[in-house]
Amino acid sequence: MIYFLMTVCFFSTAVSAMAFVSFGTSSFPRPQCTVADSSLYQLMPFPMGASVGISRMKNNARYTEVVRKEFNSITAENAMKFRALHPAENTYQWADADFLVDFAQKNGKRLHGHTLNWYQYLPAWVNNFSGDSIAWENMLKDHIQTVVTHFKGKVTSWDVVNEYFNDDGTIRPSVWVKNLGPDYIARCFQYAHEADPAALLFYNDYGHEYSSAKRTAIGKLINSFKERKIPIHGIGMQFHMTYTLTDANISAAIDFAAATGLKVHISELDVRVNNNKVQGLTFTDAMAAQQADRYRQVVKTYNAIPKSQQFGITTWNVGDADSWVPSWQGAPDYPLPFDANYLRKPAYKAIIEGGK
Ligand code: 9MR
Repeated sequence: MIYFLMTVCFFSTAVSAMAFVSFGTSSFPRPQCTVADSSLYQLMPFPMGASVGISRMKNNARYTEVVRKEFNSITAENAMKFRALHPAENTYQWADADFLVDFAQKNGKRLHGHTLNWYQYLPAWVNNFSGDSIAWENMLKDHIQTVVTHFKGKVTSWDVVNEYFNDDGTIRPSVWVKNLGPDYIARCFQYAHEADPAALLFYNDYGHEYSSAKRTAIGKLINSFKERKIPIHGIGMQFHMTYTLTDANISAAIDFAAATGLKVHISELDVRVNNNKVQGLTFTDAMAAQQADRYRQVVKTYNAIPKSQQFGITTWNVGDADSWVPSWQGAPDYPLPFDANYLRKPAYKAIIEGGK
């Protein structure tokens, strides 16, 4: 009964004084959910995470409370990226990431590290670095091992390399590939493993749900790592998807990842609804329902893979107003399970249903 009360949503314009709040901002009759003292992660059969921004964690009590209450895994949205941690050649700045470590430890949350190596979010000194290949190698190794050592025993797992491939399965040009050759990716994993042998190491990317060429390339990379005994423990699939993505696309990605035998992290989930980039788009009940259905399908499909491979599902931030999507697509969107006021959307209930 308690479970029912915690998760029930219904359509009504009436708002019960005690147990129910409305959500959304339009004048349509809105689905309404209880705000009983439930917790998403406690209702799910695998870890549920969110990426978080440090300034919101510091300055927005409601945001922090939702993170504390609903999720048992957190990822820094930006605070552990190269430019954030290592802004000048001889300067590391740990304060923001350490703030998150402290929050995770005090609240019993798993902390997933994102990301040791990426072609983006690099400081100018790296992009302008003029050393030879040995100097580049030392710089790569120093960054990875200094960061992993700093967070040893505090960060459970790392996205070691992020977005190495293009959608067509070719290797994406980057300063790393240019200066170190394509196999630098294997050395990233070896360096991370040397620094913290207990950390779980992931290869993270997007597009598994729409590009079979990318899946094939990632599969080959993982096989080559296995053959060469390069340490890799997990595959991160970002899953920045639209609410029109088909069941078949969702299954193709998740089944592929499960077939690697590695742990599978749906690492940056969000479900956008503004396919046509309409300015001033209103989030309708129909969109909310379709979005919820897609969240349910992702969770349900993921829930069917072997338990030992379920590292968890992480949404990319918490509420709609926190999402990266609107600025990226240049148009509003509502991609997350919480609305701009951190009230639960139908997607929230759908996640729980998918996990049953
Ligand atoms: O959400 C992140 C945004 O705030 C940053 O400006 C951007 C650049 O660092 O990165 C965004 O997060 C990305 C993640 O690190 C990797 N996968 C794609 C995410 C969305 O762009």
